[in-house]
Amino acid sequence: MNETRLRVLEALADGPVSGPTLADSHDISRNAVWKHVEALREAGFGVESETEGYSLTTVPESGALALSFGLDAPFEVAHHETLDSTNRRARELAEAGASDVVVVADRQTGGRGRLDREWESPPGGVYLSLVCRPDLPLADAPLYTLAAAVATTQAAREAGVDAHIKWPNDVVVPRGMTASRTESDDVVVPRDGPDYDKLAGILTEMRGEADRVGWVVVGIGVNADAGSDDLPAGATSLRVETGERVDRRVFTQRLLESFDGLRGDPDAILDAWREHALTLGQRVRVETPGGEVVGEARDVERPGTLVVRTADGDVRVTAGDCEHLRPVE
Ligand code: BT5
Repeated sequence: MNETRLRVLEALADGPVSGPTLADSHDISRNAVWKHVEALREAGFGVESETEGYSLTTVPESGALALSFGLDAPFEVAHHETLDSTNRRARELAEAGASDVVVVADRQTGGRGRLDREWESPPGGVYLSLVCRPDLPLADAPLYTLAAAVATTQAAREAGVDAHIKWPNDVVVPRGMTASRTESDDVVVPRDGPDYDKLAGILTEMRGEADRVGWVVVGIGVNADAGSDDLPAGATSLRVETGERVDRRVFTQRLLESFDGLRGDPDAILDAWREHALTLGQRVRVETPGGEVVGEARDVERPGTLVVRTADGDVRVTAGDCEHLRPVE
């Protein structure tokens, strides 16, 4: 990141400011000021020059500088137009010792979900992976997945979308009216299939050192400004939900700020998770590596364990795919 360019950008945002003033206040030549302004224009920023000086008129939705500009969270932005997978690149940086870096791509050609599933990454999405080195016992690492789900949900709500969390790592939007009328017309019968659409998914990967977290990479994929034609079945986007264009930069910054505010506070993460959860109180079927668990989802406990009340008592599930079942009629 070019720190001087970022400072020049901030000065333009408070502009108009003249070339000589910029040169003096940043201790650079007038020629260097001109080069920074040209580079900003090339990066998509709108910079007007009038008699009183330069001023900033528009900010692009993407790019390292755009995402860093006004970001109130201590992440260094590594932006790529195209990557195979931001998680793959983030793991590489993590292995090389990086911390508090966010890898962002406008497109992914090999986006991954859990269990090596595919994450479709159409244009207009937000694809990012955070590299963190938290001082946490290994067993607490799943808290970072929860924090990411809460942060994504909060950012989506700020954008006007009724987002909720589905255990363990999906951000979904409940369908408004999931019922259809029968011919006798008074009885409402639920439609088949899930009663929500998927807005975002999270893939956390990590490496442990002894019994502590060495690094953790939290990958977040959000259908942000994608239109319905670009989305896979069962998916929705911020744009589809609000009916309006979405500024990916503003959304990404809110998400990062929310994540940063939560990550050090496990109690706050769990409280916010419970508050935003769609899964709690529902009848669920969870496919776990040890078999199927069916019952009522009662709670989520540190570091992200789902408590399911079954006919045989409470069962605690740490990993698996969760399906919300229809209430018993
Ligand atoms: C996830 O896995 O939901 C985690 C997705 C993480 C993606 C991010 S993007 C940035 C970073 N870089 C990566 O390479 N990955 C991360 P899972 O719970 O396994 O869900 C995967 C399933 O979601 C697929 O099998 C599809 O059914 C569905 N799916 C795929 N693409 C989708 C999309 N764009 N929107 C909604 N659902 C999708």
